[in-house]
Parts: sequence; structure tokens; C-alpha cells
Amino acid sequence: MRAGNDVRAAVSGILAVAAGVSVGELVALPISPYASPYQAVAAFLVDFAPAFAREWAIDTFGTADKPALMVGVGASLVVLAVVAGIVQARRPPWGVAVVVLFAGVGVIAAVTRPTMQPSYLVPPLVAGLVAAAVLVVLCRGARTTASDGQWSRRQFLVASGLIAAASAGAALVARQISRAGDVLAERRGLTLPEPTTVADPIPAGAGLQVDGATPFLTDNADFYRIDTALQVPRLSTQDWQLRIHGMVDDELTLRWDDLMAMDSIEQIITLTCVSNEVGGDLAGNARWIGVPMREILDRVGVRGDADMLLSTSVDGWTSGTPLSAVTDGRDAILAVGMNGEPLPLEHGYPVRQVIPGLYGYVSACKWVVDWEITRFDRAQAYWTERGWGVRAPIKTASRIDRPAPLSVQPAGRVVVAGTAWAQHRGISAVEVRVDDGPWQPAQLADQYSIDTWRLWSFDWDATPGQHTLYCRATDGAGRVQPEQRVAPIPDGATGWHSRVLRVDG
Ligand SMILES: Nc1nc2c(c(=O)[nH]1)N[C@H]1C(S)=C(S)[C@@H](COP(=O)(O)O)O[C@H]1N2
Ligand SMILES: [Mo]
Repeated sequence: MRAGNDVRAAVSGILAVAAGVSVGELVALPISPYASPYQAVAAFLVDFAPAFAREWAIDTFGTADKPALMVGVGASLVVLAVVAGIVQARRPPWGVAVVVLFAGVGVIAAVTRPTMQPSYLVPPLVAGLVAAAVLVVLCRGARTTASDGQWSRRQFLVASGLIAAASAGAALVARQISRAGDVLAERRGLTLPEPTTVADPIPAGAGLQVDGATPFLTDNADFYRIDTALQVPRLSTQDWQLRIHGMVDDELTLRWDDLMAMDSIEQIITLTCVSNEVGGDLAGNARWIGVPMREILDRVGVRGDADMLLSTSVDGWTSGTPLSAVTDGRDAILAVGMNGEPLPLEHGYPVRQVIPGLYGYVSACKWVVDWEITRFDRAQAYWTERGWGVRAPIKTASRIDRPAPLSVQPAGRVVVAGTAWAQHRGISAVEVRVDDGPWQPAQLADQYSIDTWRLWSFDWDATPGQHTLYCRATDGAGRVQPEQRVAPIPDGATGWHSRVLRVDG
């Protein structure tokens, strides 16, 4: 008889856990997509998995690592449910204890979510309560049924009722997930706000008419992408919110419609990554539309002793920006548009920061959902916790873009062209040196603004042989790029870019 009882107990356990999970997901739906206990536990496992486990998962499942994880969590839940049912039938109330333990994992996972709100605790707690209650009721029934057929039928009815509830919950969850899949469709249909201030027109002389030169504006498809996201977040405008708290007079939570109700501006700004080696290509120049960040800070009333904006992305990444860079009059934007389109998903849809003059890791938070106004002596951000510089203004850089490295050129006139940037200071000169010769001035394209890169070219009278070309820029303050080679870590590389070419006789 024992085996039969065990099967019944196992089924009771599965129904109990299924009911708990579905009700938990159901309760989470109106709170936030990030309040789902199931998703929270999966995300928690990813965040806290040791490196070897993560590598093993990526090696084994490749790009299917995320679905594999979800299946893994599901399978563990089934095993837990069976164990809880059997334990509860044999030694009550220890089965309930197993369920409570698992609900505890859900609570811990919820607490560690970067977007965590106290309401995130409700779904795992409710899930635990429901699962425990169902387990107690069904297992009591299971023990009585051996001698009483009536109980059995009733139990069956209860069980099927629960299955119905569980599937209803699952259906709702599925709808929620499909809504996340709709983010791409939503983006396609999204209308950008009409900026009250448009960007100055680009002078014809800002670009270069030479093959292989970098275009003044970077297409979205060619724009460099740097982030820690394993999976590009899919955050809809409906789910987006920006919670502003910390050292402020009045906390504020902005929703998409609130943001759209504010005046927006259009501005062309060059973004740069601190990880660029000398001559690196992790820089791009785009036309952004968004709301000035300063206007939002004005609404909450920033306390005088605060000096840092700690921004958190929906995936938990953080950046720490000096508040002065947001309030000193430069065009720090909470951007929603990039080159005339809504932000591409991988560039921060629906909302990201763009702040001229600072490397991306201390300024350009993508998928931003939380602003804490704090102090540099109280808080740290993702990369500064890992040894990168706390304050990271962009260092002056210049790069040779053409001719291609190690290419063979005909003797005579060769057009050398490149890019130079020193955002928020501007570029006042670029010089080129051939081998050990003197520095010669390059021709500068028109400067669009001090917040954008500046293209340059140099007419080189090439003589046969192998040559090394060097370039160096001077910023708007008159400071020449130093020769000394410094690695990107902790706050940006320095040194002159060079390129070796052969010239045929
Ligand atoms: N959420 C999030 N935002 C982020 C990052 C990240 O890892 N996560 N990386 C930053 C870094 S280091 C850079 S250089 C810029 C790059 O922006 P892009 O990918 O749009 O070019 O984004 C910044 N914003
Ligand atoms: Mo970066």
C-alpha cells in the first residue's frame, strides 16, 4: 500500500508546488515582469553561479543556455515537489518545511533583483503560503483516503481544480512572456517625441569625401556595442520606469508617459569606451533625442551635499556619474532616440543616458530604470568596484583610419585620414609625423561641436619604402596628446597611434 500512498503523496506535492508557482506568477504580473519568482530565481542563479558553472552552461548549451536554465529550474521544482509530498505524507510537517525553504530561495532571489521593490517579496511569499496550504490539505486527504472513498473523490475534485488554476496561471505567464517578445514590434511602431530644440545642421565640411574615412555620423548598425548583458534586455515602454531616490527632497517615479510629456532636445554627441586601445574603434557619433537629465533632477530637488548619480540598468549594471556633469549645462540626455529611430534594443531601448565628455562606463547607462542620488564616498558602480577609475573624463585621442594598415600605396600624393576626439573640450589641432620627421599640421574638417569627434586628413607626398605614420591631437584647451603609452585600465589609454605602410617605387 505504501507505494500507492507515495504516488499520491508525490502527486499532492506536485499539485501543491504547481499551485504555488502559478499563483506566485499570477500575483507578480501586475507588479512587474521582474517580480516573477520563477524568472527571479533563474536570474539569481545566473548572477551568483560560480564562473566555472557559467562557462560549463555556455559550452554545453551555447545560445540555448537561457532556455536550458529555465527547464533546469522547472525540473528542480518537480523534484522538490515530489520530495515535499512524500515527506509531508510520512512525517508531517516536514514536507511543509521543504516548501518554506524553497519559498525562501524565491525571497532571496527577489531581494537581490536590481530593480527590487518591497512588492517583489509578495509573489514568493504568496507562492510559499499557497504551496504549503495545498500540501497540508492534500496530504491529510491522502492519509484519510486509504479507508475512505469519499475523501478520494473530493481530493480528486480539489486536485483538478488546482490543476485548472495552475494552467490558468501558466497561461497568464505565457501571455506575459509573449508581451516581452512584443518589444520589437512595439519599437517598430513607436513615435519619437518632436524635439523642442533640434540639433544644429551638420556643415558640409564636417565630413571627408575620401574612401575609407570614418563618416561623421555613425549608422546604428555600425555603432559599437559594449555591455555586460548576456541577453539583451527586452524592456517595453509600458514596463519602463525610472525611480529617483536617495538624497532628494521628493522621491519620484517617472513612467514613459511622464517622460514623453516633458520637453525633449536633439543633440549630436560622440560616445567613447574607456577600453579603447590606442587607435581603437570603440567610439561612435550619433544624433540623440531625449529629455535633459537636469530637468528631471530639478523636479526631485537634489540635496547640496550629494555629488553622484548612481544609475542602475534593468539588468543590474550600474554607473556612477558626477552630478556636476549632469547639471553644468552640457547636454546630458535621457535618450530615447538614436539617429532618428527609437534606440535599438542593444543600445538601451527604451531609455538610456548620453552624457558628453565622460567615458561610457561612468555615464551612458543603457536600459536605465533607477537613479540614486548619493555621494562618491558612499557608493560604487559596476566597473569602479572592479578597479576602474571613479571619475573618467574622456582623454584626447586621435586615430589614423586610412590608408589601411600594412597596405601598399603608390608613390606620390596619398591622402591620410582619421578621427580625433576630446569630448566637451573639442579638438583644435591634429598633426601627422612621417617616420622621424617633423610634426606637420593635418587639415581639420569643420568642428561640429566640442561634444563630437573631428575628422581630419593629411596630404602625404609618399616616397618609396616602408614608412610609419603617427598622429596626435590637441584638445580645445591647448593640451597635446601625450606620447607616453598607458593601458586603458584604470581610466583610459594614452599614446600616439601609428600605422606602418609600404610605398611602391
Ligand atoms: N546597462 C548597461 N549600460 C551600459 C553598459 C553596460 O554594460 N550595461 N556599458 C557601458 C559602456 S562601458 C559603454 S562604453 C557604453 C556603450 O554604449 P553602446 O553599446 O550603445 O555603444 O554603454 C555603457 N552602458
Ligand atoms: Mo565602455
